[in-house]
Amino acid sequence: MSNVAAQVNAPAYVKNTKLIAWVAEMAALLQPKDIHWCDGTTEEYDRLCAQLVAAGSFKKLNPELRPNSYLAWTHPSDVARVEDRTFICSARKEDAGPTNNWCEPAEMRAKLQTGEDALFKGAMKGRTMYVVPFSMGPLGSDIAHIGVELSDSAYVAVNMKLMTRMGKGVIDVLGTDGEFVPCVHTVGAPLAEGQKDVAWPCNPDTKYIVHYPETREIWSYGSGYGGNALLGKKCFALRIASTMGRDQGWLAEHMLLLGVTNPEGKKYHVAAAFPSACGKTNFSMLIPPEGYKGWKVTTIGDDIAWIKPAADGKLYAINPEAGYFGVAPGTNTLTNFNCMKSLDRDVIFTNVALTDDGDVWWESMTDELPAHLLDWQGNDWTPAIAKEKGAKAAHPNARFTVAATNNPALDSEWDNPAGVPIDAFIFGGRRSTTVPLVTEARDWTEGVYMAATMGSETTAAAFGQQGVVRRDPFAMLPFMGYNMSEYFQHWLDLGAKLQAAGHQLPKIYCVNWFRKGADGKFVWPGYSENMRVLEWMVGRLEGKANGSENAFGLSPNYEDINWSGLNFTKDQFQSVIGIDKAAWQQELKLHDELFTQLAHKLPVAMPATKAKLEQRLAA
Ligand code: SAT
Ligand code: MN
Repeated sequence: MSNVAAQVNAPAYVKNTKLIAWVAEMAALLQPKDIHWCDGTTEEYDRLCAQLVAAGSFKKLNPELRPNSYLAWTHPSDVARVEDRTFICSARKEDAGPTNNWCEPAEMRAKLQTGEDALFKGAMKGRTMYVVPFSMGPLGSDIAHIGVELSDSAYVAVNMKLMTRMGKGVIDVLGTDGEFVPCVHTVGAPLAEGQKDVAWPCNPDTKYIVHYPETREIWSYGSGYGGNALLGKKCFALRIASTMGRDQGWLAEHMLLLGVTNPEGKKYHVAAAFPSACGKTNFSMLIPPEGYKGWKVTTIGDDIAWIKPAADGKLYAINPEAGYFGVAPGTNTLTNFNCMKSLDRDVIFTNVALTDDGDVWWESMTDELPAHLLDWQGNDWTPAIAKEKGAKAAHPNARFTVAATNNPALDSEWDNPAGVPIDAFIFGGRRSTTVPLVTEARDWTEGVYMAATMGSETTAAAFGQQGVVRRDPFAMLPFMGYNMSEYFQHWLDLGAKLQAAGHQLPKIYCVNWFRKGADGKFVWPGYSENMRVLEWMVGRLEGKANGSENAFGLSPNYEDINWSGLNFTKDQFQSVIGIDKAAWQQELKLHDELFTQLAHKLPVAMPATKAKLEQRLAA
């Protein structure tokens, strides 16, 4: 073993000299008290969880009610992604584009690494540095890519075990000279000699989530939460991977992946993009309603898809992740039975409430409210307190982390290194008005337009004001690693290339489950009932289902949807499918604003498609 390998405590099986050298370099910068290389075994997971329990960071849940499960409560300042602290540090500002925070790489490096008071200098003092090797995608698949995260958070290490293929197997694939994306994460709370740690270390004042797309590096400072800290997810699998996809001719998308099998046994694969906390997990685990005998939906992924064109001209997708980091509040046996089943055991919960018998609870988990519990900040909570103060038992962005293998609806192909062929793309935002329940794009360009101009009301998944409509192109606004306009062009180019080679492209749909009536309530029942929309799409793919063209695209008529088992009137349908001219004229102004913002390198097809839409609206 080399001197350096011994210095950084590398196990004998680590043979990658670049990795060892990098860990040594980072250890010199970060100055941790010791270094632990994660092997990804169950023993290691159990040991780290026990350690988190001893430190007060985890509560072990009642093993009779929730076997092998834990609960973490974060610092109240560290509960969601921090978009205003997220940076794309490309060499040129225009490559990050107008939708990203940009900083000149040298300036950012000075701040983080090289300057006199650089934040990462000594940032891990008093803490263990975990070396977490992970594969995004099936181990050894040629669609997969490897990352190594250095983190001073054991919470991160155990979450990465559930969310990715993590451990020694990855080191083996890396071999002596395999490539990896270096990811450095610190909670930004070094401990002085003898200083007692807190249950959720983080830096309440200073946070940086930084990406260098050209050198494919990730540096995250100050937060221990979700996408800020589990760097394989949004940072790697979306922001860095989107730039890799641009350079290499593939797509990294904020999409769930599902299989839908009809009663004849024919299976289709659908990729659907919705912003964070808009129901991707629920849709990917959907159970068809009564009256849909023989239909089956299976989950390939619930958040991210990597999509590559194959030699047969089809687009094949994998889920780079191996687990789910989903929103708990709102999840129950009616909204997502399969998810509730997945959460029976082996779960890490974050920021949900703790019941008096040592189990978890969150808003709308059960009809009956528990008489007493501890809320996500450890305060007493009763239904009376909730009513009086409006206090939430669980934080609205409370999450569960669970391995995909816990999901009873897991698709048999979810781990197939070749991926699954995509038949349709769906894009959907959360919109109380304007956008119809479902619309089919007339062609690829119109579909790209729909995705590009998508709007959505903001949710608790990100820090900041909630419920305001913002443009969220492709549900990728917070996750784009490069210039948004060039990304639109990348989608157009990919479609054009496949079409020129004579291949049939997937159909593209725009959906909106969230339109509200005059009473302020959702009109569309959603959840399982979304199967009706999915069936219509499958019917379209098979050339069996009809619809009518409107200004925006093609939507089903009332009689084109199967209503068996659901009482949904023609009037109700009209109120979720209708195109309101005045509202659309307003909407197009917002498209204009977006195009003005994205003017640099905006594909001409975008304003051209808009002009056609305007003409149809005026006709
Ligand atoms: O915190 S995460 O970014 O992982 C969750 C989300 O916003 O989708
Ligand atoms: Mn997401």
